[in-house]
Amino acid sequence: MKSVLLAFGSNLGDRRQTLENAYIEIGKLPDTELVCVSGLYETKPVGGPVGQPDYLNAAGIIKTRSSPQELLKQLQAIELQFGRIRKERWGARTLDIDILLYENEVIETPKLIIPHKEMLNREFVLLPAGEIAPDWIHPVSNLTIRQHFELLC
Ligand code: A4P
Ligand code: MG
Repeated sequence: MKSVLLAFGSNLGDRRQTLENAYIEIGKLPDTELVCVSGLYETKPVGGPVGQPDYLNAAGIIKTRSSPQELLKQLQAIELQFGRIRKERWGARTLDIDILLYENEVIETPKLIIPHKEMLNREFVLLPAGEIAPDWIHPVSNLTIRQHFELLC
């Protein structure tokens, strides 16, 4: 089983309920188990159209036998199940699930970039991720999540 760090975001609908239901769906994926999730963090939207509602953000750790590409498809199916409609980049969404880290792998394909390209620049990612995975080492920078959080703040 591979350890994977995920980021969650929601800023439409019943955000807390959506995130909690998403955790349940992730736990039901074949060959995947949800290890832990962070608390929920209310955050101001970064980028995207002006006037969009605040987000609830969280992070989670799973263990899985799915490949990164399979996992992306499975997570996108869960996003769709919760009514995610892709309109504009960084626009409001009921549910966004990003793969931040997959073990210590580095992947660059048109559809999947791991480590997630923006993760180190975003407090709304590093704060929840730092709660559950402070010592996880970013495979490109070789710094821990905690160190990146301290660099950002
Ligand atoms: N993709 C590539 N790599 C990955 C990866 N590691 N994990 C591709 C997940 N997806 C990955 O994503 C677009 C495409 O990225 C996917 O089809 C997949 O093939 P998307 O989820 O459809 O679109 P998006 O989320 O609008 O774009 P992106 O670039 O993922 O945006 P982010 O980085 O998710 O940012 N402010 C606050 N406070 N909280 C937030 O959660 N989120 C965003 C979106 C902006 N501002 C925010 C928040
Ligand atoms: Mg996304």
